Amino acid sequence: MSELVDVWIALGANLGARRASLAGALKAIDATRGLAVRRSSPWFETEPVGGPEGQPPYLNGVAELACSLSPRALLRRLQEIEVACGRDRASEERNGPRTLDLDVLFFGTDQIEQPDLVIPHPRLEERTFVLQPLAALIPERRLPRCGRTVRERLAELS
Ligand code: PH2
Ligand code: MG
Ligand code: MG
Repeated sequence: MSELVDVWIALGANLGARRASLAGALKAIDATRGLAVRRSSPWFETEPVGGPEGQPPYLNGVAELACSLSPRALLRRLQEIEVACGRDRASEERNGPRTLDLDVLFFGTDQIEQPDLVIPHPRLEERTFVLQPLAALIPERRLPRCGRTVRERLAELS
């Protein structure tokens, strides 16, 4: 048995049946060997940040996982679940609309800097659509870059 790491992910969708996609993603994650969903936030409807004009609003949330996979195996599995939900990265513009986006926020206390995998997530402390659901579950967690708690950082940005 490998050690269980406390992992936080962000979930988002702004195309198709958003609520069903997000719920389906949690189910698929929980059904994966080496992953279990410990808890998830409510879904928050948010205005799209960046990307093309006129895209539909997102539903966003976060979830805490117990994970015995490596960071890379976790990333691969999350990408598989995105594809199964109709995500097509090849034909997608940057920050364009998507049926499902699954991003790793924290992998225990690990710091990883690889071209396609940076953890903690490099933009999470600037994104109210991530901080708002995080604040629903872990308002007092301290953020590694700015040193504020999730609650303090959200108040600062709002
Ligand atoms: N994700 C993005 C870019 N912009 N905006 C909102 N509101 N929610 C998102 O999840 C989101 C975004 C890139 O992944
Ligand atoms: Mg992503
Ligand atoms: Mg994202």
